[in-house]
Amino acid sequence: MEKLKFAIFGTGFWANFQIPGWQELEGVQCVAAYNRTRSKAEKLAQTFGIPAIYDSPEALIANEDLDFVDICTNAETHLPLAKMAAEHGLDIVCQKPMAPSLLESQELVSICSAQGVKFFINENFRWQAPIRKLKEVMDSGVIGTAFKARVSFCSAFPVFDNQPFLAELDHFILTDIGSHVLDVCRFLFGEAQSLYCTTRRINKNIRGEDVANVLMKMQNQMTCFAEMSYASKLEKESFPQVLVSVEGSRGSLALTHDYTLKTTTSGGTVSEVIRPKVYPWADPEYAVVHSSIVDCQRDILKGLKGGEAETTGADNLKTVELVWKSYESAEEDMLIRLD
Ligand code: 89Y
Repeated sequence: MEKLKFAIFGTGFWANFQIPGWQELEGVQCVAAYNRTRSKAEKLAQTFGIPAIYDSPEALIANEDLDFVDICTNAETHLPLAKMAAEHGLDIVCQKPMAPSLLESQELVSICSAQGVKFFINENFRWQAPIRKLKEVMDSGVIGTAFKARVSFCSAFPVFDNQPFLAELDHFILTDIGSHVLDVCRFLFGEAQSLYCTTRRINKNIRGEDVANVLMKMQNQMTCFAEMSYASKLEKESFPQVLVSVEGSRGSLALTHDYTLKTTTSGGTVSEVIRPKVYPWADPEYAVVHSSIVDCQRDILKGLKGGEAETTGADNLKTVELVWKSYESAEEDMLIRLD
């Protein structure tokens, strides 16, 4: 079967892991790279053997024979680049956050639907091996009916060293990590019915908020507390793991440091370690995320080939809504009811 051909738009930090992530999969090939700074596209192309480079997205689309584009530029450019690709009938894979606002995200999903092109978000945290396992154990019924959960990403990792632009964002942690954490909440527990959020900026050297706490009542009546922070100097650093605890009518689950999943029932506690697959190209500090990129992109590839995939644009729009309703709640100091 012919390989699906794609171009990568944006050759920054994450492209260096998404490209080798695609290269782990059969049936897909990166044929061109675009960056507005040509030398950056050249560097990525050399590292990963990408045959063509461009500093103009228009020229790339005009010259290359593509099936889809993988957009991993800054969020501000997602909508115009995706629009351009959709108008040429190309399917689209796009990084999170989908766009810098809820309105633009809605527009992006509408454009792809109107143009009849497939649209997926590279939302990979829900694909982390320990999180998949936690869901499997929870869905097996061993802890009974879940009634309460805490989903936590609290860290002091020097995130601005690798991604300095994050320090310039007016809206930081909810768009950056909140997109992942709130998506994990939806993946595990379904949709939210209402939410209340508080935010803070602790690090005075950045523009946006670096702490957010979102308390949600889920449609299944669970209470879910999502907490995220890049200002938390804790005894044990957990970056980039999402830690989860779930309490149910017959027991509880705790996904703790070092990928350890503890299942407690009246029979006692069973502990297992769910190690992610470590790829040679992965940065050890991000290992669990880099391995989830492969699993996420495998699922998206299935979607691109006509199957069902989880992280469609339409699905991810519900995560984007949680992000922006959280900002609204924090600004108004108000409980927000969701449709
Ligand atoms: O940008 C973020 C992401 O998607 O995963 C971790 C990160 O790199 C920093 O918060």
